[in-house]
Amino acid sequence: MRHLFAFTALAALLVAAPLTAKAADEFTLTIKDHKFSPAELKVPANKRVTITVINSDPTPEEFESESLKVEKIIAGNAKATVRIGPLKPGRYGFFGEFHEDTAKGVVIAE
Ligand SMILES: [Cu+2]
Repeated sequence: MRHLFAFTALAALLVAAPLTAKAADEFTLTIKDHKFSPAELKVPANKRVTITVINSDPTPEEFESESLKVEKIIAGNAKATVRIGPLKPGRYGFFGEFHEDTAKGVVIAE
């Protein structure tokens, strides 16, 4: 009986955890027509966050930022995950290295 209770509590935790985690530190950026959306992404400061970059273009793109210390190639019609932070409050520019003229954005940590 005791085991059953523990199992039920654990199952409830496993169901609830992904929802709260997603709201707090997981973000999505979409690449379309060689532009990032949103171009300004607000994230919490002093926290490690995960960004899923969805490339909706048929050609590859490279998500790159010196200040965020990230460089990641995302194949066409594919997605990739980057982990950034913890960041001090501020603005951190990023760009798509394969289409630098149009693909640019900024992470705002606050
Ligand atoms: Cu690069």
